[in-house]
Order: sequence, then C-alpha cells, then structure tokens
Amino acid sequence: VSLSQSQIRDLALQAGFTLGGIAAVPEAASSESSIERERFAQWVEAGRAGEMDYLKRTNDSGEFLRSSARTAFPWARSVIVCLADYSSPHPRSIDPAPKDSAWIARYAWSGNPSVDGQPQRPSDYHKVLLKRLQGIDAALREQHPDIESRCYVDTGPLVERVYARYAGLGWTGKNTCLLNQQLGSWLFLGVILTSLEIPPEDLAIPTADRCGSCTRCIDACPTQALTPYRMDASRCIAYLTIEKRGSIPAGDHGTDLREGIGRNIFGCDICQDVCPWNQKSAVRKVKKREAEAKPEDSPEGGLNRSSDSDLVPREALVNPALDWLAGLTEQDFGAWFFGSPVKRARYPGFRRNLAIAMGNSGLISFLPRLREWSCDPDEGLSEAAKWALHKLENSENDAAR
Ligand code: B12
Ligand code: SF4
Ligand code: SF4
Repeated sequence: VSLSQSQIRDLALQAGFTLGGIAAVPEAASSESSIERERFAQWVEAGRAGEMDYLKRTNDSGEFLRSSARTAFPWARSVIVCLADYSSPHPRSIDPAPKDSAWIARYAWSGNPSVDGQPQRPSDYHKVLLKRLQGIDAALREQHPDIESRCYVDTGPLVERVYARYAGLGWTGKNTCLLNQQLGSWLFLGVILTSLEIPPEDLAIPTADRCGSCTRCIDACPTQALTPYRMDASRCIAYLTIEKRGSIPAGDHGTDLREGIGRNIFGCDICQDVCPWNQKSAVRKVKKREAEAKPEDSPEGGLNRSSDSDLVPREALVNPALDWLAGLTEQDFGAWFFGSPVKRARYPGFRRNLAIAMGNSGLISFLPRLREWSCDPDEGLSEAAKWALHKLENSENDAAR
C-alpha cells in the first residue's frame, strides 16, 4: 500500500492545514540516516540541550531515541508532515514598543474566535493540530486498516523539522527553523508516522537552501545562541524563559543571558522577525487579503492561506504591559493561560521572567514590586528580582552622577 504527495496534500488541506507532504524514513544504513543520527548525538553530547532531559532519552542499545524515527519505531517507513501557518499582521518583537511592555512569543497568542462578544478562550496548537492529524489518520485507516501509525505535535520521539525538509516543505534556515519560500517560518508542524511505503517516484524534491550569504538571524540573536544551522538551546531565550526551571544562569563569553532576555517574558521571535523570508511572505499575505476582494487576481494555488480560525491572536497578549502581567494572581494566570502554551512556564517561572524584563526596562517605577519579589520564598523569583533591583538601582545612580 502506498501514498502519494498529492493525496497527502489534499488530505492536509481538507483537515484545515496550510500544507502537507510525506517523507520516506531513510534506510537505517543510508548516509542520510547516519548524518542525522550524528548531528543529533553531537548536539546533545555537546550540552546544547541544556536541562531538556526528554531530548536525551536513549533505547536499550544506547542510541538517542530522537536521532531517527526508526530508533523508536522500527516499523516506520514514512512521515506525513502537516504545516499550520500562524502568521498575523500584528507588530514584530523588533518593532518600536512602549518601554514598559513585555513580549510573548507569537505562537502563544492563540485563542478560539470570540463568540457573542465574550472574551476569547486560549487555544494551544498542540491540541488543535493533533485533532486534525487524528482526522487524517482515521481517513487513512479506513482505506488501509492494517497500517501502524502514530500522530504527534512536538512530543514524539523525532526531530519534526528533519522530516519536513525531506517532505519538500522547506529548508532549514541558519536559525534552525523550517522555512518555506512562500509561507516563511511562522509555521507549526504536526506529524503522522506510518508503516506505509512511498514509491520512489513519489519522493519529494528537496527544497534548496535559500539563506545564501544572509546572517541576519545570527547577528540579531541577543544571547549568541546561533551559529549557522546550529543552536545552543541552553543559551536560547525560548529555552531560558519556557523550559528552564529555577534561576536563569548569568551567562559567559561576555554575554549576560539575563540582560539578553530583554523584554521577552515567554519565548523569543527575534531570529524569525529579522528573517527576510518572513517579510516577503507577509507582503504576499497582504496582497492575498486584498485579492480576496477580487477573486480573479487570486495568487499561488495549492496552499490554504486563510488565517486559522482555531489560532486567532488574542490582542491583549501583543505587547502586554509588564505591570498588568505582574499583577496577575496565580488564579488569574490560570484563567488567562490554562489551555495556552504559556502555562508551560508555570506561575513561578512566569514571574521570574517578568522580574528580569523589569530589570531590563530601565524603569524605576518597578522598584517597589521588585523589592517585594526579592523576599519571595521562590528562589528563582527572588534571585531574578535581586538581579533586576541591582540593575535598576545602578542605572539610577548612573543617571544621578
Ligand atoms: C526542543 C525544542 C525547542 C528547544 C530547542 C530548539 C532547537 N533548535 O532545537 C527550544 C526551547 C529552544 C525551542 C525554541 C523554539 N521552538 Co521549538 N521545538 C523543540 C522540539 C520539541 C524538538 C527540537 C529538537 O529535537 N531539536 C534538536 C536539534 C538537534 O534539532 P534542530 O535544531 O532542528 O537541528 C537540526 C538542524 O539544525 C539540522 N541541520 C539542518 N541542516 C543543517 C546543516 C548543517 C551544516 C548543520 C550542521 C546542521 C543542519 O541538524 C539538526 C539535527 O537534525 C521541536 C518539536 C519536535 N519534536 O521536533 C519544537 C519545534 C522545533 N519548535 C518550534 C517553535 C515554533 C519554536 C520557537 C519559534 C518558539 C518561540 N517563539 O519561542 C522557538 C524557535 C527557536 C529556533 N530558532 O529554533 C516548532 C518549529 C517550527 C519551524 N518553523 O521550524 C517545532 C517544530 C514545534 C512544532 N511542532 O511546531 N524549541
Ligand atoms: S529564539 Fe531568540 S534567543 Fe533563541 S536563537 Fe532565536 S534570537 Fe536567539
Ligand atoms: S535571517 Fe537569513 S540566514 Fe537567518 S534564516 Fe532567514 S534567510 Fe536564513
């Protein structure tokens, strides 16, 4: 039994994805497989995964589970990869913004559409995409009842972007993100591992790397987490503000990681905001919206480009005031972020990140809140608040001199 690229693309579009494709899992003895295995192993062994222990899990033979889809699932022959576009015409993190505002990564703004003027409920791409994948999986199983398959969004033991590349959906940018020439990189990925073979004539043509001589993402990264095509996740603001528990380390090589965090209190969009391919796709999307009024001008076919009705940005989360976020009680935090990716930072981590952003704001109006937090029993929060107090008090003294 086999599947073609066009069948998969149609199923993906019907399920509400922007695009879909299918990749063969490379033979265990192939050069592709050994390159990926080695890259992954080297990355983990060099300490780049920080404290994300789930990335370091191994099988009984000591192989990293995530280094190839075959390691965890010996029956896997193909990976269906589906993309959901979460771009929006809202400002970028690098655009001018009030000094007292924070930045929450774009991917975490999402909510369901507002009904009858009620506030939007948070939505989480993991759940939204998984449901769609399960729909595709059910359709496949109807046609092929004997197949093995598993659906994953984020949590499966595989590097999703590798299979997206093999499926011809884009290339890996120097910022390590999957970039599609038409869509840019504001994309969520979801995968279905299957036991179905793809006939060689249906293998996708790999997308050419279109980064060229550009290095904007590497130059813009405030914590020097990037070298071309490789990330040191232990230095990435997304890791520090979402995954890292307890205190945020000071840094090294002359970079203070806490200073590098700037106003990013959950995740980071900088290396994608500066990417020229996201500018190009944004311009194209504006034209698309204009063309919708005149359907005869409709641009590229084959892509489902309308904005995603399950991933509607919640306006209050775009450039939110630090003061408002700092005033949220644990209960308010739950009400705003239960069912949203933001809950992953947990309340203590969320406040720790706010303390750091306040320290970086240069605004002494935050001193009273930071003094209160510097005595908090949570060590991550109190340590961050002391660092922020020190920074603001020093800048106050400098200004007075
Ligand atoms: C762990 C993780 C993180 C970690 C580590 C990120 C990282 N670069 O690995 C942290 C917390 C930092 C993170 C951050 C973000 N993440 Co994340 N993350 C993951 C997760 C769960 C696993 C990734 C992984 O295994 N990394 C291991 C390393 C080794 O893989 P890699 O960086 O992709 O490296 C490969 C390539 O660079 C490749 N390579 C390709 N070409 C070349 C060429 C050369 C010469 C070399 C040397 C290497 C090389 O080699 C490596 C191994 O194959 C995936 C979901 C999944 N299961 O795949 C989501 C995922 C990658 N994340 C996603 C998102 C949206 C984000 C953020 C944008 C969120 C945010 N705004 O804060 C940022 C983006 C930061 C960035 N520039 O990548 C999306 C990516 C969508 C996209 N367009 O690429 C994914 C796919 C989740 C999803 N299901 O949609 N993430
Ligand atoms: S997400 Fe931010 S911190 Fe991480 S690599 Fe990109 S620019 Fe650097
Ligand atoms: S900013 Fe430049 S180098 Fe970085 S991913 Fe985009 S095109 Fe590639």
